[in-house]
Amino acid sequence: MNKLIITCAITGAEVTKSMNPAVPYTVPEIQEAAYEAYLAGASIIHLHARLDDGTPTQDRKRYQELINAIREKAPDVIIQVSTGGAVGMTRSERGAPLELDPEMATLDCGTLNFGGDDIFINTENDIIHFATLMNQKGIHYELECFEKGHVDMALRLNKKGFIKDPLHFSFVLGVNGGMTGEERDFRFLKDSIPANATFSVAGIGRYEFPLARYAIQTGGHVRVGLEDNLYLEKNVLAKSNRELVEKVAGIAKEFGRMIATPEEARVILGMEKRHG
Ligand code: KMH
Ligand code: ZN
Repeated sequence: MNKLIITCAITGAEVTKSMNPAVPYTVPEIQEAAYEAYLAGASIIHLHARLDDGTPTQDRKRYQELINAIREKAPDVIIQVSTGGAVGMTRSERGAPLELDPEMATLDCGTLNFGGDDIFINTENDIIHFATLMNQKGIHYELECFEKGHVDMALRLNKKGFIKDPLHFSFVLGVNGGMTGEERDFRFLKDSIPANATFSVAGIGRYEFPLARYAIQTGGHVRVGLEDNLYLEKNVLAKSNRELVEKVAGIAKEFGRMIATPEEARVILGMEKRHG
């Protein structure tokens, strides 16, 4: 089987230190979290920016500081910036990190409820807008799909030429408002994408490790991290992102799946250009 790409979503925009003190906010904290995740086997760092008090931000300067800090310790790791940001951010705010010409970024493929009164808005025109910016700069996208309609949207925009091949999907399952992360959900999504597309799963909360197992067994890739899940196991908070990556690396070993280096991940995903 192909090697396993592990992505670590180290901080996100919603989780806080009051939920788990290990959630990194500051530049040194995010730098250390990314470095440790990389040493444990992550080849992609899914990056959100936070202010020192934890407020999520898409500020271009803050992203640049974070990217520089991560590169200092892990020069070859793939940094995937978020264009999702946090619920309520404007389109132009969300697109700011793309100005830094990152190597990879997320492309969220549809709108969904996001718990309580929150709605994470990704209209068709939003998706086309971000895809076009990324196409112009040769930024590789990860197609974040929180339910089946998002997969259909991505495939439709691919057919229309807005979303280019090679397609790499990320099934983010278990958000309060999106699709759950049961095995049947995973299989339905996996069977809905073209045979030559790649996919990764990001299980939210308790779905993180069961979904990682399904993906590892079926040739898919895996995202873990405190953005998605705060617990190492039931009632045990993870002490770090590293612990979550180590756990998924252990599952990969159990199934005889080797772990991809960043360079190998670039080849598997068909990434053409390497950005600073
Ligand atoms: N914070 C969520 C509202 C992404 O990174 O592209 C959106 C999110 C997706 O995390
Ligand atoms: Zn994210």
